[in-house]
Amino acid sequence: MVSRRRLLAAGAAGGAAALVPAGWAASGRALAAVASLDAGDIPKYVAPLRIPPAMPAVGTGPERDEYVIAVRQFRQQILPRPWPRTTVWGYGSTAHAGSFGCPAPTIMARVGRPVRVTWVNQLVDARGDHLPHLLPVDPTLHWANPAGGVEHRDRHGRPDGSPQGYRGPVPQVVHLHGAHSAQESDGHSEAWYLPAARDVPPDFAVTGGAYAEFRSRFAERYGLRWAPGSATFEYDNDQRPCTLWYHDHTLGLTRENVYAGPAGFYLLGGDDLPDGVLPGPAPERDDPPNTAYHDIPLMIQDRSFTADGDLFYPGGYSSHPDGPVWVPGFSGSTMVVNGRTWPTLTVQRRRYRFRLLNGCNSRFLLLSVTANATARPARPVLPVWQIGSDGGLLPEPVPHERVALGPAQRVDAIVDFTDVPAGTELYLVNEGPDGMYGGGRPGVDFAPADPRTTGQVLRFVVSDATGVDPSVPPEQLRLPSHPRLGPAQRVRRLSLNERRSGDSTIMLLGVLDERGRGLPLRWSDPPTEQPTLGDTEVWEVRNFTRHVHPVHLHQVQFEMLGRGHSGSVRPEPGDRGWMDTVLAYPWEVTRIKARFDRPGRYAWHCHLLEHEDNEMMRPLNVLPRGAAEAGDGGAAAGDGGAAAGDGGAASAPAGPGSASTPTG
Ligand SMILES: [Cu+2]
Repeated sequence: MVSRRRLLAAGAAGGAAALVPAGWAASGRALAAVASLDAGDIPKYVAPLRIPPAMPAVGTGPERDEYVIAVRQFRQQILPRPWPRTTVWGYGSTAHAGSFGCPAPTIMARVGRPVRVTWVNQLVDARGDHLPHLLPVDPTLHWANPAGGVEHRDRHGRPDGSPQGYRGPVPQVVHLHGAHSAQESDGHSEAWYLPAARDVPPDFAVTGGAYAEFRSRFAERYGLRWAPGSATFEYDNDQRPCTLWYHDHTLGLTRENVYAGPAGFYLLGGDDLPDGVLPGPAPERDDPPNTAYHDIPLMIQDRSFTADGDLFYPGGYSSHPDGPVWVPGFSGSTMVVNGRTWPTLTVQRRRYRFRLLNGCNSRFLLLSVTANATARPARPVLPVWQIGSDGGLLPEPVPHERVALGPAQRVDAIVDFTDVPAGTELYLVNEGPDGMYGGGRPGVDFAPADPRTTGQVLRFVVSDATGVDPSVPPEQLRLPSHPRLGPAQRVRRLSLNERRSGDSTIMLLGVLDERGRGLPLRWSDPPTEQPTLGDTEVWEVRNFTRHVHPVHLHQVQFEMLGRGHSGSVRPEPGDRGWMDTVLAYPWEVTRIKARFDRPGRYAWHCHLLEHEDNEMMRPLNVLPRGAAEAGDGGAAAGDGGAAAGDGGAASAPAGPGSASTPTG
């Protein structure tokens, strides 16, 4: 019998709407014909870059800033006119109907001042009935599965025979990526909730398995009980100033929920440098119209479209009676920055700060600034000065010819246009691959993205400066120093693995067996990563796959200690700051160090959203001191002196008992 997974959609008709390269497709049956938009037909650099405004607050009391933010369905001009507007989902303030957008308005926060957000799932129509997903949903993955009822939620579902897959009310839960959040405010994958719609079938689960527990915890801590169809989270902002972002995190549905649009920046500001040293300002609440911004977030995403201008995602629109099938990776055919394809930004002859975010599902970006949009190899004409990574400023500015950015990673950068003649046109180009990334150099180890389409991102048009630029040139910039983490109490040896699952190949996190081989584990296997509250740990992640995986830990910003065959190669200068998402290269050991100082249930996962949605995620439970750690791997520092200091060589092999021995 032919498994339905063998009938995996290989890509769109015509090949232009979606690229699922051979390395990704488990097998290659063509999809039923879908009239798809050829990305080469879309004119570039027509519309100006959108700069997301600051999110309107509903309250700014002495204690905290308060927001009520919903996810809604609306239409946005993503393609240039005369293409129609695209139906998308996005966040906005419920008190300001005009604030909804993709990306959403930016939440502007300050270190030390908490932010409370009530996140409302408003994926309902004007009558209050639920809206189905914009994209085909494979109901057979291990996912939220609301149709399974309370008994079978957060499990594998059944195909329901619809060519569009699951058509019921859509679960949502928001994760503030990179935040040092308490567990109840973290946006756990099983803390999802359906909209409070009129027509939710009575046998459906309306919340995920973790929702009630976190609702109680929040009520206990703050005396506020979540209303149906919503969750209220509090962000303490007790971390370094940095560039965070918020997006959906629903179990087994994140790839399609995020692809449909809901995402936004969260800029955590602070006093790490005096005002004016770095280029600014960024948008603030109640700015007068036509305020000039020199601190600009850039959310870079790849998207494909149907001929009607709707979002296209493969795996659906299939004639197969069982409905849509999960795809192991996805590359869109266009590049979208801040919600518009190939926009243009007029810059003055001065310095700009760009908060670069790779918001793609599974595309890796290799970015540079060039004078020629299509020449490859790209010839960079201006350095991109990296001043920060995911978790804050670097020890010192790092000039890059090319910036590598994996999904969910941020690079805080300065580009100096001061000496560029007015009238010059420059381009932000991308030489990452149109498909799975295994590391290496573009044009040598892999073909760079199509220079006519996905190899281009954004155009800069340089104009004369209208005022003085008080910011410090990046080559003279001194960044504040920050203490490093202390010695580790434990070394944990972990693995990234490739396994056959039916007729697909899926990627799994895991531990190591007693012979040092990868022992893959699924989301539902007993937890193995259970640090003790307050402990600092070194994680050695061995990648036994052919692909680069962006590994993301919730709760913490971590330090990178090393990579390479034994994990002893010193990190590149751009990786010497704090990170929440690290690239693990094939066959290498990626060593990181983190301190876990909040108790509770979290997760770590691959941030290729297709992988994350199909089991490449594991619990990360921080246990109170003295709690039992059944099945917990790792060695105490005393066992063979495995704890590694900063930047040291790979830790010595730990003594007996260092290999994890998970139960189950
Ligand atoms: Cu992965």
